[in-house]
Amino acid sequence: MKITHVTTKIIRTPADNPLVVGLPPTTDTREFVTLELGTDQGLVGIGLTFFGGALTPALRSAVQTLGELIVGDDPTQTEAITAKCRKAAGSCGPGGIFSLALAPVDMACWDLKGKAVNQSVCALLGGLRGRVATYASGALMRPHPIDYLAKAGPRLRDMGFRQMKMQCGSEKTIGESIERVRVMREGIGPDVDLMCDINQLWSVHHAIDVTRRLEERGLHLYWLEDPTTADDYQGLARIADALSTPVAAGEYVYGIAPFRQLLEHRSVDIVMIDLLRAGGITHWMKIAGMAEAYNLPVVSHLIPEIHVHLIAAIPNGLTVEYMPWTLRLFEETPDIKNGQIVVPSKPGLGLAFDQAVLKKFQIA
Ligand code: SMN
Ligand code: MG
Repeated sequence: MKITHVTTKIIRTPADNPLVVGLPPTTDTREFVTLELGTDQGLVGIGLTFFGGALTPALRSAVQTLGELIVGDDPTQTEAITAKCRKAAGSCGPGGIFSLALAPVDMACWDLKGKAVNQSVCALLGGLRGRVATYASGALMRPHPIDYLAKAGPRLRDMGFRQMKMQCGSEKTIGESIERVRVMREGIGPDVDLMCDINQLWSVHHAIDVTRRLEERGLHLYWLEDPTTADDYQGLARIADALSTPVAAGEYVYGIAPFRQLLEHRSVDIVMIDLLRAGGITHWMKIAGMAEAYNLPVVSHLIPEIHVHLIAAIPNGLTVEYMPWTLRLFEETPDIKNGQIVVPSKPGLGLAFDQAVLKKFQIA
């Protein structure tokens, strides 16, 4: 099989989240770069990327360039393709736009690899489980007022979610932070796992102080996420050591090497891997293997439709973040049954872009 053509698009959608109900509709937008890799066998592999911000046109151009570079190559040779892209990008990588552009190329190659042998990507990677835990995300955000959280938490639980993530970090006092968590816990009851994402907003001391007080009050968190600066490996380690609450981090770092630091410094109890910043499935799996060697669980970041294959394939896969930003881009997306996300059984990623949606929201 040989790659014969490359199509990239920039898609701009409303920055909504179907799990957010009862708040005024947002006027913000999100941009995605989509990739379709065609082959001489008539198969099409798909990938996507984002995080480009104002540089999204440059990101799209980088994806198109890497795609064109591998025209004529066999997409099943994912290591060879990764090596070729990396070499061609010179010193532009690892990291930044290079990793974000490599990711969809690698995803599309894995999609083709699966389609070529009629197997799902999860099956190709080991096929450990048919469904895995998932948690509602993006619905309990920092700007959402506390009385909204009180209603939204039980609603998510009633929708069938057994795990959900809230954000804290912009409260003016420690008391306000504790109150947000208390109200959430009171609303959802004791049996729902509650995670809290700080998105790097706290100092090491503040993170320890607030979370210890939560622990003292019995307000247990399933994990505390990115409590401080993502590459302060030693600072994270101090937080992880001081708390019984597990610390999760990893979404902000690029490529493989920083995970070595996070693991060797014992900075995290739960390893969060972002498929885009990792640089695709090939790299994501290597990071997951490193985490396994350190006896640590792995969780995903965004793009649940694709991460479901990965978390389900690895023995240390804990839960899939159900952040529904990208759902509308696809004709069909993985089901959620009894609070678990079901691995698609169709070949490859089991996904097809909804061409009518792409047409409606395409800006370039
Ligand atoms: C997050 C990060 C980046 C974009 C959206 C959401 C957040 C998460 O940190 O973990 O979902
Ligand atoms: Mg996060």
